Amino acid sequence: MNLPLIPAPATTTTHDGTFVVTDGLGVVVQSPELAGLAERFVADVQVDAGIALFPGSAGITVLIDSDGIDGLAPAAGLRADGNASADERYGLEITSEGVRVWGPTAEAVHRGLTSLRQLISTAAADGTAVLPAARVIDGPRFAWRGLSLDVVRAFHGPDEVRRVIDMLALYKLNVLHLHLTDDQGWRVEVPSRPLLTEVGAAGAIGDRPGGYYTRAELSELVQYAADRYVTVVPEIDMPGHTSAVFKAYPELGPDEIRSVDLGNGDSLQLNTLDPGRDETWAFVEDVLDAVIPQFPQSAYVHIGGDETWGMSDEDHVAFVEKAAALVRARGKKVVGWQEIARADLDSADVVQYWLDLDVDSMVQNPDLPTPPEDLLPILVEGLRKAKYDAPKALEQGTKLIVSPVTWLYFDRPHADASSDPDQEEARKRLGLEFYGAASIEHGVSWDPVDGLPGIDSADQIAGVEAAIWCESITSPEDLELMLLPRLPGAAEKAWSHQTATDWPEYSARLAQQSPAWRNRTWTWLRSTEVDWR
Ligand code: TNX
Repeated sequence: MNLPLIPAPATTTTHDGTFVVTDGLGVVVQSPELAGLAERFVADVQVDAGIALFPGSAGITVLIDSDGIDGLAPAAGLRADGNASADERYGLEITSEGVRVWGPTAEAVHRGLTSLRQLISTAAADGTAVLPAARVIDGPRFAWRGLSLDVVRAFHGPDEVRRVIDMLALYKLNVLHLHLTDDQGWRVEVPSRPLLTEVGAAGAIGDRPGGYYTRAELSELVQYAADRYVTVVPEIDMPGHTSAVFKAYPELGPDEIRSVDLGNGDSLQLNTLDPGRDETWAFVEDVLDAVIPQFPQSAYVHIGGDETWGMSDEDHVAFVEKAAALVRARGKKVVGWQEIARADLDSADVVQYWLDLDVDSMVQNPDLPTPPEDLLPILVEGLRKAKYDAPKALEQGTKLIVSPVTWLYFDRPHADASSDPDQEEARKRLGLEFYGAASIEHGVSWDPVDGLPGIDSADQIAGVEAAIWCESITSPEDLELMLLPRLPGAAEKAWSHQTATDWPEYSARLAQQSPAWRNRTWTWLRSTEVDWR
């Protein structure tokens, strides 16, 4: 029998018998370092399932122990926090006598308790959850499992970001990549450059409100995530996607600001930082010095590097190499969108592979909209080079974070209709039309190792990261509707060792997730293809 867990665990054995979880059941902590995470587990079960557990002397026992987990291979890839001794493998055993959750580290125990949380919320009815007797030995396939969140095109305040962190944690995702800067806004304070937030943070796309995180708010978010074993990795997107910088400090920009109207309230910016000017580097150093200390858990800084429309290849490479050196000089490793592979990299750097598209067939596809005429050559020329990026990265010995547009861009429109008529208006409005719509089933019908051009073995992969870009998103409800129910599918690909997902089996597990989502007041697409509870 498959337990209703997402991601699917590595090994499960089920037995006869059950254990009943109900109000007043005790949680027993056998090492003091686990007290905090056990408290969080109790709080989460209360919200997800409406069941009140208590510290006690019998019931659910949590402990540090490595019994039985060494039969499972450690995760492949790289950790965003750079912690080489981390281990997330855990055991979970349910018998008619009680429940035991263990692992060699507190983080492993936390992952095990997360599975138990799901088992309780999926079984809960009227304050009681009857769990089947079972033994689970589980651990992740990949070490880096994340979501890239665009907080520029629409600004998501701290409360909404906390809700997203809660979603990541429930599905054992461990990286929140915050896309903090872009053409339409600058969302992080740099005290030595106050106009970045005073001027650059105003507005988003169209007439949407802007905003930024204060230093205190960011520290709180980073801690909230760390408490849930999620590392926040900051992205400062350079040298393209920097029009907000030029609005704040025009002297850093080109003499003439150039852009192409996309006809949908948004425009494509052709303005980039100039690697040949000293002011550029004084600026980059100021930004890195302000931003890096805000993210103490992250071993990486994401420098963007994507879509430098209108910039020469030579300047792009010169920029990436110097920016990367400044990051490394501050003790951090570099991650960037795949275009950075065109520069000389260090083998410890990481390249984020996103462009798995075949641009020529997209241009010829009559079902997809055609971009404005003056943009077409720029786009096609830029995108054609992309097919060499992953091979170049691998040749340099760097690993890839896989974020393929085809499978992991959550700003693709939803192909599944919603059973809720009120959601149909939002569904049809959301997502970028030129990607084509994708179903929830489509989102799990691939494999990170076997399914991508240029990749042939798991040791080329640092991890798996979904991305949500917010050009079409205007509210927290929109954001959640595009994240759910896709996010658990990304977690399935990042954590589970199953290389092929059987849709009927997966959708049965997915359907069981909805009581916890309802209790957490999360918005999700009521896909008619899933038999929600
Ligand atoms: C490409 S993905 C971008 C973003 C857009 C996104 C829309 C990447 C590195 N750059 O600037 O928001 O497409 O899906």
